[in-house]
Amino acid sequence: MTQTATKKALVTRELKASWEFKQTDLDDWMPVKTVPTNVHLDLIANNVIPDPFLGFNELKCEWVADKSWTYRTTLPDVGAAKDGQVHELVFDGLDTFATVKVNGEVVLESDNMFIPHRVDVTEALKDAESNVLEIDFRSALVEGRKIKNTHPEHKWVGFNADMARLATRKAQYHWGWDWGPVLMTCGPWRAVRLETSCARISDLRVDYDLNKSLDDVIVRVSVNTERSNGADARISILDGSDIIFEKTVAIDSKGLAKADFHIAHPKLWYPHGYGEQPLYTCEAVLVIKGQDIQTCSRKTGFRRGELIQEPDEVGKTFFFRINGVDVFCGGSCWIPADSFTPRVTKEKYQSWLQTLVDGYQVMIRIWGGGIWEEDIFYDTCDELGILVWQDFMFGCGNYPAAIKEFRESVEAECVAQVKRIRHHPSIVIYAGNNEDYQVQEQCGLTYNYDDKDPENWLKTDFPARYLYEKTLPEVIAAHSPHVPYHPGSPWGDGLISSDQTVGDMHQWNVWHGTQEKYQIFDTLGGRFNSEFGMEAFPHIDTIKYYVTDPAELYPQSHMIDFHNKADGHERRIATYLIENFRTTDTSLEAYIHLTQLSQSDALMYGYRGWRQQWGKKRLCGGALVWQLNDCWPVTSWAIIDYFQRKKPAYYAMRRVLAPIAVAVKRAHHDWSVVHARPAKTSSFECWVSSNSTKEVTATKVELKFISIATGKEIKEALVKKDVKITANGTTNVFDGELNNEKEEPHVLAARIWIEGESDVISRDVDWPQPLKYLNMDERGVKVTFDDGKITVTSAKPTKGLVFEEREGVLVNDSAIDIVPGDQQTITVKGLKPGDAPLKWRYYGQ
Ligand code: BMA
Repeated sequence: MTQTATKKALVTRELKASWEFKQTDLDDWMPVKTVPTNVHLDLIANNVIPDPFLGFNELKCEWVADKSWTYRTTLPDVGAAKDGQVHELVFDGLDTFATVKVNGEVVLESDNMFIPHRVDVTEALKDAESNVLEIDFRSALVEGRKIKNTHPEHKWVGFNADMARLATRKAQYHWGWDWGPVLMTCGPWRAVRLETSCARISDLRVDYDLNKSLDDVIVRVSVNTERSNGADARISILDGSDIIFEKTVAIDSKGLAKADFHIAHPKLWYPHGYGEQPLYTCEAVLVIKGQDIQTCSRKTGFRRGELIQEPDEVGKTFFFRINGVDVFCGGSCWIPADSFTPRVTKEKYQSWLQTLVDGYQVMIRIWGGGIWEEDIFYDTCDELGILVWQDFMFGCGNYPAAIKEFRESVEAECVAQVKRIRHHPSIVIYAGNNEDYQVQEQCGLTYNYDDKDPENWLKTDFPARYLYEKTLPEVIAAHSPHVPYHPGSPWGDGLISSDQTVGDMHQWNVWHGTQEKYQIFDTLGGRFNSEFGMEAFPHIDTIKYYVTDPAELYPQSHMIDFHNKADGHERRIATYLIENFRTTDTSLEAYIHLTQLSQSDALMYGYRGWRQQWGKKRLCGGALVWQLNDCWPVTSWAIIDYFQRKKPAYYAMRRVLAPIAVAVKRAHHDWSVVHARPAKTSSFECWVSSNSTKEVTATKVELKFISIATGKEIKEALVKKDVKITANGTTNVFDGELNNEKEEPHVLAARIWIEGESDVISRDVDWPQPLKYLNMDERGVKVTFDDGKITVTSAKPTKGLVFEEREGVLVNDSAIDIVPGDQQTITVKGLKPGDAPLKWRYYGQ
C-alpha cells in the first residue's frame, strides 16, 4: 500500500532499524541489524553463537531454543492522534509465542507465526518522544511441550522431529527434518510497521469470471475499508500503466465498495512454454472529500485453471488444464530456501525460480512443512509463468484439531494467508496437508471415509480430518473459490494413499520403503506423482564450505554424515551405488559424482516414463521431484544445493522435460532376482514426447545401436523421415527386440530433427543395466572450449559427463551421454578469456 501527501493520508513507517534484543532473563542488550530477523541471525551477528551451518555447530546452538528472547525498539515520534486518526502497529508475522508491549502495557498476545496482526495503539502511545515497543518471545519448544502434555488424550504421532511441533503453528521444519537441522528460531520474522490513518482499505479482492470461449471476462472488485464514513473508492483496472477502466463508487455503511468491469478479449495468462504472462493491475484508491487517502493494488492474470479428475479406464485422471490446454506438470517440490528465511533476498527467490523455468519445469509445490511463502515468491511465479501447488502448512503428523483454540488459530491463519495470496494467477491448487493421511494410515488412526459427519471426525483419534475436509474447503469456498482444493498430498477419494488409480501420490518405494530399483520408477507412479526422489551429495565446494576439519573430507566421515538428516541414509545411498556402479574409486570427488549419477538416472527414469504415460490418455498428469532446494548445506534429495549449485539431475530432468524430447528404453531386466543371469532378449521402444499444442513434423528420427567396447555400430540404424509428432502427446517411433546372446553390449542412441531447425533438438541414450557390469575402458573423450561454446566428442559411448559448476558460469547442458559420431555443443556463459576451462568428469574415468 502506498500513500499520497495529504493531511489525511495513511502514513506507513516500517520499523526496520534501531532494534535491540537480549535473552529475556539477562540484561545484556545487543544490537539488531534489521527487522525482519530472528534470534539466530542476531546471535550470529553478535558472535554469541557460531554459524550453525558449519561443522557440528548446530549442536552448539541448541540451547538457544530453551530460552526466551526479547526484542525492543523506540517508536518514531508520531505525535498525538488528531481528527479521528488512529495509530496502529502492524505485524506481518511474529515467530511464534509472542507478547507485545507498548510502554510496558500488553497490547497483543500471539501464538501463530502465520497470523498477521494489527493493533490499535493510539491510547498506548502516551509519551510521544519515547514510546517503547517490546516483544517477548517465549520458547516454542517449551510451549509446544506444555500443550502436548496438557492433552494426553491426543495421539501425538507423525514422522520427523519432536511431536510437540504439532501443537505449535510454527514452521514445522524449524523443529528439524530429514534434510534440515533443528534450529528453533524466534523473533519478528516478517515486517513490523507503525501506521497512522483516519480511514483505510483493509482488503482488496479481485474475482473474475472468464467465459467458456475465453474471450470475455467480468472482473468483480470488492474493497473493504475501515472508518470510511462518507468516503469513496476509485477503482481501476490497468493494463501495464494504461488505465483501461475506472469507476468511483460510494463506500456503504458496512465499509464496502464494489465494482464490476467487463473486458472483451482479455489477454490470457499462460504457464511458460504455452503462452505469455500478461498481468493486469487492479487498483483501489480511498478518497475522502476529494483527497486521495490510500492506494492499494493487486496484480492478477486471467486464466481458466482446472483440475481434471474424470473417471477413465484406470480410475480417475488427475491433471491440470489451463485455458483449455492440458499441461503436463513436470516440476519440483519447494522447501524454505533457508533455515533463516528473513535473510533470503528478493534476488535469491528470483534466481531460484528462473532456474526452474530454465529447466523446462512448469510447476512448483510449496510443501506443507515450511512457510506460507513471501509475496516475491508468488509475484515471480506470476511473472515467469510457473504454476504453484500450494499446500496448507501441515506436514507428516496427527494435528490436535480436537483442541478448539488450535482449530480457531488454524482457521484465522488460513483465512489471512489465502486472502494474501489469492489474486495470483500462478496458484492452481490448494492441498490440505503433506502426508497427514499417510500418518493416519501408518499409525493406524481412524478414518472412515463413508462417515460424512464432521462432528464425528473430531471425536476420533484423527481429528485433523475436520480441518482438511471441513474447515479448509470452507475457507477456500469463501475466499478463493476459483482454485481447486484437494484434501491432502497425497490423497485420492479416501483410498489408501499408495493407490495408483486416483488422486496424487508420493512414490517413496525408491529410496524409502521397499527400495525398488529406480529403473522401474515409471511403473510405480500414480495419476500424479507429487513426490519422489533420490539423494545425492552436493557440490564439492558446498561440502568444503561446511567441513571445518580437512581430515573429515572423505565420503563417510562423521561431519559429512552429520550433514545428512535422513534415516538410514548411509545404507540407502550405498545400496543404490553398489547395485548400479563400480565403486572402486573411493575419493570424495568420485563418490559425489556417483551419488549424483544415481540421482540423475533415477529421476530421468521417473520423468521420462511418466511423460510417456501423459501422452497415453493422460495416465499421469505430472511429477514433482522431492525436492528442488535445500535450507542449509546438506546431502539431501535436492537437485540444486543450498548455494544454488546444480546437481547433474537438474540437467537430466531438463532434457526429458524439453518441449520435444526423444526417448529410448529397453525393457528392464531385474538382474539381482535372477542371480545376475542376463536376459536372452530385451524388447525396446523409442518414442517422442511433445508439449506443443500443434502437430509438428520431425524431419528425421534415428536410432543407432553402438557397441560399448568398440564404439562401432553393431547393426544398421533405424531411421524414419517426416514423422508426424502428435500434439501434446506421445508418438511411438520404433520398437523391436535385442538379442542379448548374439549382440555385444551396446547402447541405443536416439536423435530427432524438427522442421525448421538445423540442429538435433533432442537425444537420448539407453544403457544396458546395471552400469557396473560394463567395461568402461578408455573412452576417447575430447572436450574443447571455444568462445561461449564447449564441444564434446567421444570415440566410445560415454556416460554422465558432468561439467564443473562454477560460481557465475552457466552451462545449458551437463551430465550428458556421448556416442561416437555425434558431436555435442554446449553453450557456456560467464567464462571470460583467460579463465581456466571448466573441469569435467564422466562415469568410469
Ligand atoms: C516426503 C516429504 C518430506 C520428506 C521427504 C523425504 O515425505 O513430504 O516430509 O522430507 O519425504 O523423506
